[in-house]
Amino acid sequence: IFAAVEMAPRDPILGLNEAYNADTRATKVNLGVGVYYDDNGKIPLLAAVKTAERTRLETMPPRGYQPIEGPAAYDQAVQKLLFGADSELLAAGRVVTAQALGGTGALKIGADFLKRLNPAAKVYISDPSWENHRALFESAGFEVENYPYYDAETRGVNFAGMKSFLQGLPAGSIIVLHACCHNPTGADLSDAQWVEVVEVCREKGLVPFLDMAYQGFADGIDADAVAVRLFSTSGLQFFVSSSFSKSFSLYGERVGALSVVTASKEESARVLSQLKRVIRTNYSNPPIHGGAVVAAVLSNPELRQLWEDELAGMRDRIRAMRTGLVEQLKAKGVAQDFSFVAAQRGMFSYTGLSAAQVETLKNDFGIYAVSTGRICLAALNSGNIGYVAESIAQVVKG
Ligand code: PLP
Ligand code: TYF
Repeated sequence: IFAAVEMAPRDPILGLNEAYNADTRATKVNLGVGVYYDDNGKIPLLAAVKTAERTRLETMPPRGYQPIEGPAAYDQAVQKLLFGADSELLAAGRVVTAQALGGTGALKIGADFLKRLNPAAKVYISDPSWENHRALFESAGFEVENYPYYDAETRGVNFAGMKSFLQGLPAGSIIVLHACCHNPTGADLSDAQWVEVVEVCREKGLVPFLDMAYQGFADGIDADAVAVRLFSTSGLQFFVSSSFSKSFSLYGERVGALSVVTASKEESARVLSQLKRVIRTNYSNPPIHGGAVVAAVLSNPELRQLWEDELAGMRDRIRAMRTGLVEQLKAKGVAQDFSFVAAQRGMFSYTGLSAAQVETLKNDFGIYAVSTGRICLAALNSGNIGYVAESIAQVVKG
């Protein structure tokens, strides 16, 4: 039965991990995958998480099935983070949230629901986008196309191009938007541009799907939610996928959520019933541990403050690595201006390094990056930044 099975393509980012792991050079650096490492090059276990886990272990709670949409304590905690504790939408019962298997799982629940709702719609993702966006919506049965986004010349967003493209789309088109910390470019919309995007979605009857995988990694929890908050006050209906993989450093626990903003409380009940149907037929109900830890941290004022401080620490360290890399490249005599790296937001930078330069970095220096020139700044640390800057300098100076 498997004789005709073809080899599926590898994920270009996760595939890099395998090559990195097989590399025996002591100086190797993995700037490929989007994971936050601390200054010792380790994935941190946050103190807030550790404390919540200890407490949980002491009580040894039973492991029954969870509600299909996850526990209310978790879903409500997610809603407050995304929409704000004093959100009118929440008070009106216009948001339904289901726990999901990471941000990826949230996108897939939303995609499967949308496919039932509007099978003929097309999905539009930014050019470029997280590669899994395309694969995931295609696997839900949609045709996926790009909307203009990154402008390599200005290293910012081609907003005029994006806006006019969106204005030309038929009503019902599904628009996937990176709510903050755009992956892979690090180039985000300004608040004023978000206002315009909301307006276009309203005028044209588009279906906004906000993907928020890095809340807290640009400017802060509320500041990074500006897109969600602007859509919230617009009166529109929309989707938000969110993830705690990065903000809680809980990658492998697979903790995320899908939230859907509806027109009324009554509509919410019907929408939730459909989300539950999608979940039931995929994995029945979500795992317990990660969501319980997140809910415990977010509902305890001391742990929450500790988490916010730790999140700020991650954010500040990435910023320091951005400015550090810019300074070191300059100090190593690189003529090309890399100051844009310090202005980009989140974990990633589109460095402008060519595929050939990325290949040289890997072969000659053991430095792994995505072939598009994307690097993860959160993999830099005080021990490797000098080596990385020196290697990039050699590569760009040819
Ligand atoms: N969306 C974007 C834009 C991402 O960069 C990621 C990264 O992992 C995800 C979603 C998926 O998050 P998770 O690891 O929680 O599935
Ligand atoms: O873009 C990244 O590196 C992260 C991690 O299929 C990731 O978002 C990459 C690929 C993938 C899942 C997660």
